[in-house]
Amino acid sequence: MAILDVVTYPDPRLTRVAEPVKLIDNKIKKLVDDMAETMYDAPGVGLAATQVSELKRIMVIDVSEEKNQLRVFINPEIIKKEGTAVNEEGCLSVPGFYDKVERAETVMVTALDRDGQRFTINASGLLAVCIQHEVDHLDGHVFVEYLSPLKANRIKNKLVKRQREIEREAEVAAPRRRVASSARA
Ligand code: GNR
Ligand code: NI
Repeated sequence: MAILDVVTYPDPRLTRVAEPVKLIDNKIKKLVDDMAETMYDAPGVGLAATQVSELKRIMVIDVSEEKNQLRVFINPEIIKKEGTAVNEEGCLSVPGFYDKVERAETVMVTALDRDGQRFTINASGLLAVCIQHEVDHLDGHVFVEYLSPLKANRIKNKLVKRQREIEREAEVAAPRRRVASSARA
């Protein structure tokens, strides 16, 4: 098991459309397990493969209090949406920002589990929010896109600035590695 790096908005990797999984082999199972570990470690209630730079239609969700009800969705499809509800959302790829997003209140979703078994569920509440949020990631969308352009730009600018600061701190902490690699180039 391994904790994977989560890509931060506005990284272009978050805009790509993920490909369906053709065969659930050991490599896919390891990715699922690593995604679950990464989600619990963050901690978050969901994670899409897109966020860990894997363009595969895989998402993991656990909205339980005890964090003991992992749900794995491979090639998920939302087959029915009903009603509308506004909920406060956050995203591991948009750290520190939360805002209200309107989505369907309930969804019916069909997917394959980690063993390749098809299941279909009706979801409401946080699970329904999370399913729609993660399917959006698989289609290259981040919740920020639903906010006003003003808010979206403010978030983008702050995250770009913070990312630059993180990169600069890394350079200060380990300058030799950088000098060595640029000297080699
Ligand atoms: O951890 C998460 N919490 C959350 C809260 C409200 C609505 C959606 C989410 S998903 C988010 C984890 C994440 O970024 N998944 O893609
Ligand atoms: Ni997210």
